[in-house]
Amino acid sequence: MLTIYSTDHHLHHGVELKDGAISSSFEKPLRAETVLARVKGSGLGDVISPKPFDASRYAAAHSPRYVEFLEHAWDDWQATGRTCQALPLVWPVRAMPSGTALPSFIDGKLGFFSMDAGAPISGGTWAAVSGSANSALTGAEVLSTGARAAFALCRPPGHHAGREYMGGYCYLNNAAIAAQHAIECGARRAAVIDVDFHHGNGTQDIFYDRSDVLFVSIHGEPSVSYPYFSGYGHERGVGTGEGFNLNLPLPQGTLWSGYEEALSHACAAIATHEPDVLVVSLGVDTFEHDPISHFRLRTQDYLRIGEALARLGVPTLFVMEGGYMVDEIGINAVNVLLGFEGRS
Ligand code: FKS
Ligand code: ZN
Repeated sequence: MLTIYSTDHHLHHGVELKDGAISSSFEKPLRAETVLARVKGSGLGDVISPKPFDASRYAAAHSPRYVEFLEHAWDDWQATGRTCQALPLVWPVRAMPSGTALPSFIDGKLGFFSMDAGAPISGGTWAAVSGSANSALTGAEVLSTGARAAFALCRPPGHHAGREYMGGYCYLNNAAIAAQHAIECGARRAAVIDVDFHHGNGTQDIFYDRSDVLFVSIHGEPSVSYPYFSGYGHERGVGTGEGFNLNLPLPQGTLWSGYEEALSHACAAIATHEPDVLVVSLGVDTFEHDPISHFRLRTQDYLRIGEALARLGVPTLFVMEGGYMVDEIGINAVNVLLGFEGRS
């Protein structure tokens, strides 16, 4: 299968507030480089650069004013004389009276358009983020030409980014942008399956009222796992979207046996939906040695995930999300793709 990869991801390397101190982010350039090296080493197929797309493409999954904010946030921040990365530090929480009013000052906008302080913005962020979204969009177009599968090696990741907010290392929701593009290119129905350890709250948000895009996520229980405020089993969609959102939270410490059961449940729901295209939010932070997550999958289990997805028989776009055990991120991510191709 083709891999789509933009070198522009190097322009973004965020800081992270961890345990009360500023450190270098777990979400770093070496992650994507390691996956790329494994793609090349495994003979998966050619690697191409993404096509350019207009920012209005991103606004099919996000709000136009959010995309506009992201594109100009660094300039607005710099214009106030600051030189460090931009981080939000105030949020409109439930009890505040004017939480839906968009502030004009950048510090207010940063809080308005974010869910946490986990998506810092620097001078290279927009280029990296648009290169990542363009990789997913190019992947969707590769499928529309008849390919069985493609791999968008996206960085930064996207599944925590909602219609109108960033957070958790994510800015534009690459998987949602690709699924929406597939719908606009003629797919009647799409499904997104999110196998990252963390709940894909952003993807859920974007498609929550839609019956044409099924969202299914297997993730750590939100009562104890990030993002905490989204991902419960009772979140099933609203309006015509009711019944088209399936959350399968699992306890910390889940092994392959428990994971496999949730995965078959997820696949059965996808088969019932009969999608024309499947988008996989491919996070491998479910790995037993991941430094920030709490499932216990092993390297060979990723082959089985790929095989299970292949059995659905639907054109499939894999979109890279998380995974922080950098030594093994390449092997684990590419194992899903090799399993999908029956090479195991
Ligand atoms: C818990 C700290 C949580 C934020 C975790 C973000 C996870 C991001 C991700 C993505 F795919 F988006 F990259 N910190 N101790 O892996 O879901
Ligand atoms: Zn994750």
